[in-house]
Amino acid sequence: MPSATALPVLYSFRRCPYAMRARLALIASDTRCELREIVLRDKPAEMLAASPKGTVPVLVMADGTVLEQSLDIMQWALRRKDPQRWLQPETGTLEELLALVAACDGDFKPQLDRYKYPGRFDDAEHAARERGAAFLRELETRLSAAPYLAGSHATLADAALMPFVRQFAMVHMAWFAAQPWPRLNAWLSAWTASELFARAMPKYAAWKPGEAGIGFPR
Ligand SMILES: N[C@@H](CCC(=O)N[C@@H](CS)C(=O)NCC(=O)O)C(=O)O
Repeated sequence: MPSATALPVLYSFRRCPYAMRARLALIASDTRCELREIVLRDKPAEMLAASPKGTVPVLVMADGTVLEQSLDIMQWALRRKDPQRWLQPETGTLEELLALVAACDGDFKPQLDRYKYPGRFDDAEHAARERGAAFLRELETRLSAAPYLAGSHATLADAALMPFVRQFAMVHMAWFAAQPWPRLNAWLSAWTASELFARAMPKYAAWKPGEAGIGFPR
């Protein structure tokens, strides 16, 4: 059990898009934590004791409170401090942003998983790409009105969706770049080239029980 003055502990996995969005919000809110990089096939007992469902990210606070959903971690961090106004969309409401994130996680992510599955690019994968593309067209429409999904500055939805759009793009980069989605391509390029993203993506060795984790953000 962490001491009362200890930093919150974030169990994270560098390449996990859910963990990426949590790390982005921790950086944007300047929330210090102790990052423990995990290996998915060998999860630490400490993490499983705090969150038996065994997915990352997990945030364990000094008082023992556990947040085990990426979106909860984002909102908790941003409610503490939100200098970039990620919880204040210029267009629409926070509820609409949360609905967009729910559509990403509930509808888009399963298509992404089918599409990126290393296979023969068969009919199922082709259909998954088409269904995923329908969601991406919606994002393109939003981005034709403003540089970010809900106005002229980034919000929680931009940060929450970006790691998933990035994964989709990376399955077949030439195909993605050739789609009639210039604004989505520009939005993704700007995110991946950003200092914020660079700060969320350093490589850390896997945490070992008994060791101190990494002070994050650096
Ligand atoms: N709904 C969860 C999903 C998290 C999730 O599925 N994370 C994946 C990694 S990207 C995971 O930990 N999977 C467990 C495993 O692969 O063993 C959230 O938003 O945090």
